[in-house]
Amino acid sequence: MTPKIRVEKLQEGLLAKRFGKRILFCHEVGSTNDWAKELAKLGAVEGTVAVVEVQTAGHGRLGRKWVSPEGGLWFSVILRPRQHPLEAAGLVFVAGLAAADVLHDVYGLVVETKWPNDVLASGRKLCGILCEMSTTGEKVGFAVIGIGVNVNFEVKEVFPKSLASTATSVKDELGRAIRLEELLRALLERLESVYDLLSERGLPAVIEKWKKYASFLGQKIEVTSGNEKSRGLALDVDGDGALLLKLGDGTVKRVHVGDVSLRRE
Ligand code: BT5
Repeated sequence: MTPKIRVEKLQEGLLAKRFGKRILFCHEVGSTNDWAKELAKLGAVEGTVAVVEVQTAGHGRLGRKWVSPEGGLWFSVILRPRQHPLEAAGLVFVAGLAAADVLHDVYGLVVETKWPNDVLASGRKLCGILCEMSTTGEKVGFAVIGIGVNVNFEVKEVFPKSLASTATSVKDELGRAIRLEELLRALLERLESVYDLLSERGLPAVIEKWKKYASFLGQKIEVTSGNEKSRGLALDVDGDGALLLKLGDGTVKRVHVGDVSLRRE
């Protein structure tokens, strides 16, 4: 069977200078993030990409399962950021902005970013991002940005019912399939330019652009962080990437980790 992603084809005309110069591809692995971390430990250079057609153990944050059937784009990029680990933690916004820009600018999709790591279309999750880092003291040894996009399948046909009601795909949104190679090429180019923006202008500049897609801002939301739930008005995302939540008593809480859901009253 011809693979859906042909690496040479993808690299033809790739405008990125570092991202995607080395691409490792195979049909199936457990998780491209786990694969990329192994490669990074072996010394893989910045911009190396691991991409597959199927993940058998794709994961999200806190060990949550990421469903990754054939037809999706599942890949990870190895980075060696020079920033302090606290600023490098903002890579999730680099990935979210790059994905939202490509899905909007290249494919015409109306997308939203949801704090901290989702890209939605029609209010459903289209793309998930998982950034992981290995640090020694004040230095980042390497970071891995993992991106999963539901592309050429209809979610109701391949996902369990519970997930099909909260997820969407490019095919569901556009009514047609697209080329995975083209999507990956555009994502690598955009990722590299947003990553350069992070290096040159810092995280606040990235977050400012990310916020133009953040339609949850100004809305009533519920944030779950571990066992704690807080409700309030989503005021802003600050230059460090923290969510500012205005609580019922008027105080403003800075949230660093959590999941956001919109409140239906
Ligand atoms: C994420 O986690 O959204 C991060 C997903 C990152 C996936 C990429 S694929 C390439 C790389 N390799 C990996 O192993 N991971 C990365 P989180 O915010 O924790 O959301 C996880 C939740 O999303 C799950 O609990 C489900 O509710 C939902 N979910 C699972 N699979 C999904 C899918 N394909 N589409 C939409 N939602 C999904």
